[in-house]
Amino acid sequence: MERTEFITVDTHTGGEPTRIVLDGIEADTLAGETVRERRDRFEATADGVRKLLMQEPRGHADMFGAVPVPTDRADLGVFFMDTDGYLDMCGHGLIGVVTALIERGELPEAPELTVETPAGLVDVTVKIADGVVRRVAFENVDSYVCETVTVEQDGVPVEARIVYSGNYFAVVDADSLGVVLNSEDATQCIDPALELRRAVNDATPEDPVTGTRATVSAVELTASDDSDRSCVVFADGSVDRSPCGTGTCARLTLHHVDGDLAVGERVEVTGPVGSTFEGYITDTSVNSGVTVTSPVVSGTAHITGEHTFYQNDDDTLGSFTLS
Ligand code: PYC
Repeated sequence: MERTEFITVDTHTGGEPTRIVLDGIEADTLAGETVRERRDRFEATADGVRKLLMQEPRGHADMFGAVPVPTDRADLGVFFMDTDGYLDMCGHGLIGVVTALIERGELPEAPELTVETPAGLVDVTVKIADGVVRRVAFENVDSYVCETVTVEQDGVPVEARIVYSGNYFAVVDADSLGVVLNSEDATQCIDPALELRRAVNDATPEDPVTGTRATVSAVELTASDDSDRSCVVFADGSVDRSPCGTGTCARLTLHHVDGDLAVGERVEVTGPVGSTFEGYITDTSVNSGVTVTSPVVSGTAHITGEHTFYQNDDDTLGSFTLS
């Protein structure tokens, strides 16, 4: 029997897991100049490793992962994956990776770091006390509103605002999907959100800055009261337990563009399990006639454990999702 081992350290950020792969991935499957190229190579040559570590029986339907990779453009390179594929940027994952690597001594205890992600460079500020990372803030890549798409759901028109914040989000009022966000049951968000994402992507929204198609990967349901509650559904129906880092950035950008949030004004956003992120817009500019923001989001992560996962060649079950 042949065995391959994968070493991970796992964190949660406001309840949302990040499984960080420290060892076991073959170096040539991560080859590339940029983190995006390394991620694309991994996807093309070693996507089975993602499935093995994210899906059942080693993972679960809401598992999330990150792969730190070498870079000479920043202090750290990292890409992100889930049960269904890859995201270009992830706020909760970034907070988890920075926390775990500093607490394990694999990143310097520096108050400021830069991280290269497939979406671009992200500036990170870290608060550390007694070797424990207390809070991580990241200034995301540029964020902007792409367009508003109206789709029909159950015979009713639903307005979705498409926002880029490292990933493309469809931001929608939960009421318009018949979902009450302060309920105990976040799973009620999944089916309406996935249906909305399908409909929005069928409408082929455009990114006004890049001039390319804006393919929505996540749906952010927001409360119509003033509570700043949100619930983000992504991948094949995963619910982010945290308030979602890039989702919070999308929300801040919308608030700013709508005239409801001044530069520097701080907002606390609450996710489905009651955990919070804080965020603000630090700067704005104009690109292609569009207001572009620089959102900053902060939160706290904790290490939950370390794993040595086995892939035994006599284990024929493989990895799977139950759908
Ligand atoms: O925190 O940005 C985030 C995120 C995206 C998907 C899940 N979490």
